[in-house]
Amino acid sequence: SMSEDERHRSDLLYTLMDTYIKNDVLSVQESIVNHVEYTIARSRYHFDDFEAYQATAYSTRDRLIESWNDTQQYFHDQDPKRVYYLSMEFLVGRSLLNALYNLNLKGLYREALEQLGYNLEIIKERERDAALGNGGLGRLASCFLDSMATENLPAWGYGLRYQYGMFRQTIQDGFQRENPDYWLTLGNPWEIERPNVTYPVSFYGHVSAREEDGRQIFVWNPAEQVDAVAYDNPIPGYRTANTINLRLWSAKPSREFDLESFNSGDYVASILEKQNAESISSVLYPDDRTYKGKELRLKQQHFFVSATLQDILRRYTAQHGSLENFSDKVALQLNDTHPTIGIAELMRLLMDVYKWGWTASWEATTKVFSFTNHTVLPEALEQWPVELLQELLPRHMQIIYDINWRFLQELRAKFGNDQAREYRMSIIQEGDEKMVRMAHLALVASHTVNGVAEIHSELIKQTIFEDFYEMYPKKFQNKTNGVTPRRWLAFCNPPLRNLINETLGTDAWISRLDLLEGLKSHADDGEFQSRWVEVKQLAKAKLAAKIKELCGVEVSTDALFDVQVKRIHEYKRQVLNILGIIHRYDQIRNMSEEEKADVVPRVCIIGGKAAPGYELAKRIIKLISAVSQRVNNDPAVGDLLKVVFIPDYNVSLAEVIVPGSELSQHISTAGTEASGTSNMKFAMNGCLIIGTMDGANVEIAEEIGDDNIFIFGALAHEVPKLRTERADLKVDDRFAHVVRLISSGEFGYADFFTPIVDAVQGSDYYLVANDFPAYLRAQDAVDRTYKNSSIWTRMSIMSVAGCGKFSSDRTIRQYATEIWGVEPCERPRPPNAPEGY
Ligand code: F58
Repeated sequence: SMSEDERHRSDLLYTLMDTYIKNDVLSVQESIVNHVEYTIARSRYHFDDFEAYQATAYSTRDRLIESWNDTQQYFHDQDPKRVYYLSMEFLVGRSLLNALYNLNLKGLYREALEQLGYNLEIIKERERDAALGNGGLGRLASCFLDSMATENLPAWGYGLRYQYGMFRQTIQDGFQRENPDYWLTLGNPWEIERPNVTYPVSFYGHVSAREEDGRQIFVWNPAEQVDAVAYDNPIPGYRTANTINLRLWSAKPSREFDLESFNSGDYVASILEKQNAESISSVLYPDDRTYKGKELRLKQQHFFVSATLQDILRRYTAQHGSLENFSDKVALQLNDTHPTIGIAELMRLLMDVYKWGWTASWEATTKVFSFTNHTVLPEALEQWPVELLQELLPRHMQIIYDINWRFLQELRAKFGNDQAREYRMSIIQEGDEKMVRMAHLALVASHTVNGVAEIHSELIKQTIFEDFYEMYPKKFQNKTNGVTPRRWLAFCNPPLRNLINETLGTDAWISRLDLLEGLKSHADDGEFQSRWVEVKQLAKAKLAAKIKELCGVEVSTDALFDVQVKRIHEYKRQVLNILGIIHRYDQIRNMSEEEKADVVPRVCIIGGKAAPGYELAKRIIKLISAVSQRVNNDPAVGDLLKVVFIPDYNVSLAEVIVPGSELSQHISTAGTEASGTSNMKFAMNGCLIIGTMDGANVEIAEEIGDDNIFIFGALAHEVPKLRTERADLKVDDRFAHVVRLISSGEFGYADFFTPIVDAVQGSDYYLVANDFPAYLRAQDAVDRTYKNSSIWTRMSIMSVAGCGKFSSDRTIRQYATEIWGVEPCERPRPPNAPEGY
């Protein structure tokens, strides 16, 4: 209970806090101008757009910090079971508008700035994207944080604070160039450095054993140590008083380790040697789905999970006095296998530091971890050479061997002596170079494993994890992905948001997306349809302006905007798209004027990054550029076809591209795209989908109705057979013709494109030739439909109306109840709090 003194102090503080945030224009201006002067130290009489952005961001951050502090205090007091989302990637994008919208302060700040002579829509463009991820997996993690905050879950995200995010792509003469993304140059107002929250993380060295109370104790004597420093990034929920945390770790030289070496004489050399520590968190690996056994990457993984687990254990013991009941109060989600070394690290901490025995440690470990798989492509599965792990993390290697030994016992108990099965399932892959299979370790130690769409969750049970499914059938679940309807509809598409609000008479759908169903009854209403078309035209005009700015190409907003934006990969089949475009081009240029009058004009928009080491993907970018050069400059074509490659596709560009699209392509070979999430974003914005029966397309078709989507191509169960029959395939004449155009030099660079041509003419692993005729047929259907604006618009409305399932709020509620066992913990709004507090 409080003393008189304390009560007085807390009353005083409460009064201060109560009066701190004032939601009137003048107070907001005061706060912004104060930050101009005192935080960024510029003159309050002269500040430019960038400085206005910075000051506005700091002002917004003040509010986030209040909400963050009070939320964390509330979590502490309520002491619910918590969940921690462990991910090597968070593709955050920009934060300013997201925060203002979530706090319901956008209008106020817009007005405050306007009176000061600044335009919020302009200054928000000055924020650099936080691009701490490669693509879908990283963006999913960020959508999940948004939903966890909005659903009031007692959750935190943990990751790495890379100094260099995803590389910046430029296109020179049609070739991709990679430029460093040093995104922190001008500071990052959204993070709070916590210099006093640091943990030592160890590497290398050796393990010694000794006897203690009749028990074997292992001591790891590491040879290298770095410090992990916490940077907190507040994540506000939508219209809730809850703000959760994304804690990112940055590496810096250890303050304590190896101080003796400083006495060896060479003081300066000792200091310099320590500087290497910082490289651990310096760069995001841009490799997309091809696993490379890089030592620095393993160091990043261990660095991140070790700091994270120390932090979680410290928080728990600080509150509870011991680790008792730890596994009832904590859930840890592994975003793919990247944080899997954490399983060995938690075992090590429990056994070696907290002196728990094996059995108790294993019981706790297997109770807290669960794991999400994001791919069936075998080349993406992580395997670390035993030799490397042994050297870098000797104690962990020992523990992994122990886990494996017990696992193999269990295997024998269940299936008897089955050598072949043991070879397949062992955590250690035998061979010339022994490997640790991280997915197997994750599967053995997790209580649950999930895929990210129905079809994908079924496929992993039949393919890569077949044996494990047989052994642990109850571990397997599905959690179909979702996206946050705030960033990906309400905030990026205000005209559509307003139309929906008006039509439904509420904005409640923004956090209860199922309510969009209410649009169905308006789908045939002519008046409503024309307003729907108007909204789309506005977004198309914005996208057209962006295309002009970035590609220098003038496009007509009367044309059908056809988009494929995603990482460049053979399995995603940008090649199928470009071959279709070449076919279209070849048709148009051979048409009579009367025939041309019948053509639906198209703008084909493609964007995406190729992994720097993925040669073929880079050639595909060059091919797209070469085709666009040719098509856009052919007077026989004019506005009937334009092709643009948008450079440096990222989150902020997606926020312009998605609302402005009318048709989007999700055309992976069936069975290869685990889910896809941009398909959901496009559908949510009234963009029709042309796609294969792959990933979440299957469920989108089911939800919106298969007459509202253009589905084509081989089905997943047909693919293996089609691959073996490829040699006998009678190739479509039109396919042979367009491929010949490429190899005969129609677009120049014939030799450079040979590997692309060979790939689709040879084994054609991704069945481009096989699906080509069906693809063209589907594209014909698109053109025919587009000519009937009323039918097209109806389909567009039905897409949005049927999208409720694809909110990440739904996904997160399912994780919470079916995997984590955590419940909402909503902070009550402070009394008299202004709306949006
Ligand atoms: C993606 N994976 C899947 N991986 O391809 C996509 O179908 C799914 O919708 C999405 O995850 C979310 O579940 C993905 O983006 C990566 O970017 C990895 C990053 C680290 C290296 C290996 C690829």
